[in-house]
Amino acid sequence: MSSPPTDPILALWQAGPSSDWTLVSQNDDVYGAYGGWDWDSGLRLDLMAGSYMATVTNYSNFAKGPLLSDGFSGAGGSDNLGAYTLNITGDTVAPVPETEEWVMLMVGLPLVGWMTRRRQEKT
Ligand SMILES: [Ca+2]
Repeated sequence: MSSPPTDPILALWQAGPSSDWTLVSQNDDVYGAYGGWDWDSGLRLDLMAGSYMATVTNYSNFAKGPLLSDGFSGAGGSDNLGAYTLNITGDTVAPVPETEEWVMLMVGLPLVGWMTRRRQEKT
């Protein structure tokens, strides 16, 4: 009898290209959940809306490449613990302006104000 899996690896995949899945991230062990390193696995990610799949494998069955079709390093029936699909929906979040955009805004607004004032003075 084999022992139960105690060292999971979590991988998150995003749908595409075509019918394949692209690796977003994978994690073997996490730090801090129980005051130090432990063998559990976890990912904390900010994701865009889309279709994702999470796979759970047992150590040391890591994803071999950037695509799910690349397989896993120890691909074998007992090392694959499951695959779970996720559909994330939500509103599009407006991007936070970059530094250059802030600089353009800080320069542009006073310039527009100055030009408007100048036009009013002429009339
Ligand atoms: Ca682990």
